[in-house]
Amino acid sequence: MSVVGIDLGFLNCYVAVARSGGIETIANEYSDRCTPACVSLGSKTRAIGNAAKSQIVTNVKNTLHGFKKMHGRAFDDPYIQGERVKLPYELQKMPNGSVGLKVRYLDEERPFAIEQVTGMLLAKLKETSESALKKPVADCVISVPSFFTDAERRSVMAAAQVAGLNCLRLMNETTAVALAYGIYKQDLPALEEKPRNIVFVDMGHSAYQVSVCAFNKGKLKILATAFDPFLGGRNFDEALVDYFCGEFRTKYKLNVKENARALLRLYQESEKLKKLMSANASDLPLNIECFMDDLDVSSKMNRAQFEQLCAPLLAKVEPPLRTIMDQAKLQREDISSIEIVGGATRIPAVKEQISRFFYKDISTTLNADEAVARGCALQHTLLEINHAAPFSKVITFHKKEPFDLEAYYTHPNEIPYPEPRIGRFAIQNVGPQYDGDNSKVKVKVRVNVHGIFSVANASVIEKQNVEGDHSDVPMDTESSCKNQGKDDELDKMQVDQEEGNHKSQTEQPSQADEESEQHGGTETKTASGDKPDHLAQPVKAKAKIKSIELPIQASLYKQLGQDLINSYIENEGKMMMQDKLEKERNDAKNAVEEYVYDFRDKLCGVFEKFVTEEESSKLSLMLEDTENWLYEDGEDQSKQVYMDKLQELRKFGQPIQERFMEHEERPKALNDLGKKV
Ligand code: ATP
Ligand code: K
Ligand code: MG
Repeated sequence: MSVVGIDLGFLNCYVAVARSGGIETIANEYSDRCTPACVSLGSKTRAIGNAAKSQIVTNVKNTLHGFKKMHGRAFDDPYIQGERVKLPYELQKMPNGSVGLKVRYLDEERPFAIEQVTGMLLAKLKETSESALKKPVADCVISVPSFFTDAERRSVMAAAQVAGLNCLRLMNETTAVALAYGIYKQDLPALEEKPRNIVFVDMGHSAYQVSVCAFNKGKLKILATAFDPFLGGRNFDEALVDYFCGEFRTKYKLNVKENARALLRLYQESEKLKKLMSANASDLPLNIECFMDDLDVSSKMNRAQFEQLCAPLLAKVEPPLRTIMDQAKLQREDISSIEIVGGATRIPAVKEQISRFFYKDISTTLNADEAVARGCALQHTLLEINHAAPFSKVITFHKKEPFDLEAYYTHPNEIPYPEPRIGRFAIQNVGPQYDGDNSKVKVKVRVNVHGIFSVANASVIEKQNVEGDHSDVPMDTESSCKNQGKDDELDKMQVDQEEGNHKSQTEQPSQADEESEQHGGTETKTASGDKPDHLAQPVKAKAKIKSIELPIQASLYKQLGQDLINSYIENEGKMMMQDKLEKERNDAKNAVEEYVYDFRDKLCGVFEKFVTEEESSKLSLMLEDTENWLYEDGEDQSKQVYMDKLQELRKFGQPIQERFMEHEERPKALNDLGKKV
């Protein structure tokens, strides 16, 4: 089965697949490789992608877009509250505290969870892939920004489930871009040679991500990544919109921000203008007819003005570049090339900022729009990726009682998220040893391929009452700490958000505990793949100790229950069925309409010789009645009604059709026969 790579963009989504020796970006039913991240809800049906985008201005309150960064966030999250006031549709707080997107659908007001909305979009991309590949598609790799946290990642995974997709991996967008580059480079240095360092810059609609990677043949090492999650093309659009709103206030006395529809149109026109300014430095017009209060508005701008307007944004381009160079301890001369992707890197001033920082021209080796999807489609390739996830690590605790572990981000300031918690894990069934001593509890934590943290397992090493030897299980690279078990104390596990993945760092279970001791380093940055599972190794100490699995109760921050996800899956199925039935109903209606027009044409054309005048006028009348009916009583009928109507028309049309066919076919058949003879 094919694995598709999905770039789940804030504005634009792409799907790619590796097949017949190459990678192909898949086009949708509009022959468009880009599918807008847009979902529109209606009174009978949903529109997703291109069809939804065309409804942004006509179905303002029920057309959802700009929702990518609502994943895994609470309604009360400051980011959500900041977005809320700018969105044309409403948000509401869901019972579990997360964000609901409120719309009117099937004539009923209701909220959809973000997992459902992204689920609809992913289901559309799945369908697009299936019709292009002409077979079922389930396995996929989905891209997420490198800065997505655990909660955000889990939420995207849930959305994939809703869409009926089996997400093999959430891949960081930065990793995908690097993969897309590495796979085509034939001239990379051999493994033993000095690697080639490449900087990748991706500025999309909502975010800016950069990385520096070292390439050898068949090997890719991500040296450093950095980002500004609040810098992207949308900020440049916003700068233009704000400027024009100000101008229109004085020039036309219009308060554009009060009118959602006008504001959306201004956003669309500003984005178009922004793109035009990338290609043209001279004055360019902005004209919008019937903008507000029946007024036509117009203005103009040139590139120099635009750059001045966006100076504060342009100043944000450099810092992440500086960060990766510092982190990777590289000098400018160590960089072979700077590769840019993402729509907003087409802004000339953005390119200038980048190339000025490196004293170097930038390259556009990669397809700026499709690189992420193509990289995702490559996850099964031979290129070895060396980065922070997946990895696992074993930590040892000395306890007499059950205890809780809490996982959180060590540097919450480095994640664009106000919530540092990842989750709490209760390690159960822990008791003292037979001699009253602490039990040695080994906990294996892991960050999986999706970059999601979990406590994989926990076990207690039980001493057995055998005289003599009290030797412990050998420990090598594990970190271990002794804790004289204060019951209500929370043990902590810190996770660094670095390289867009977790770099785990264990802290002493109790910072306050003087008796804490530690064997081995806490440095657990594993390159790639799992560490050997220490717990699975046979215990060497002559059966004097034995390892017993402990139950773990996990409570993850912002985790959706499987029951809820299942109800979303069920709902998605119902909505799909509704869309399908609605499409069939419309097709049936269109078939009636088509028959009317087609037959009318033929009555005064090719059929003319085969109908009596009486028949003709009777039929014409019937066709006209039907046409009127379609605009009146017949406007909104069930599929069956349309099918019956068509049947009725055919009953009269058929004999004429047959007479005509016979006349047409007979000489032709004779002719064919003649040829054969
Ligand atoms: P994200 O990466 O934040 O999830 P995305 O992947 O959907 O977003 P892209 O498709 O990479 O975003 O880029 C879209 C942005 O690029 C939009 O703001 C768009 O206006 C901008 N853009 C596209 N072409 C040009 C151009 N020629 N000049 C200026 N900006 C452009
Ligand atoms: K994209
Ligand atoms: Mg993108």
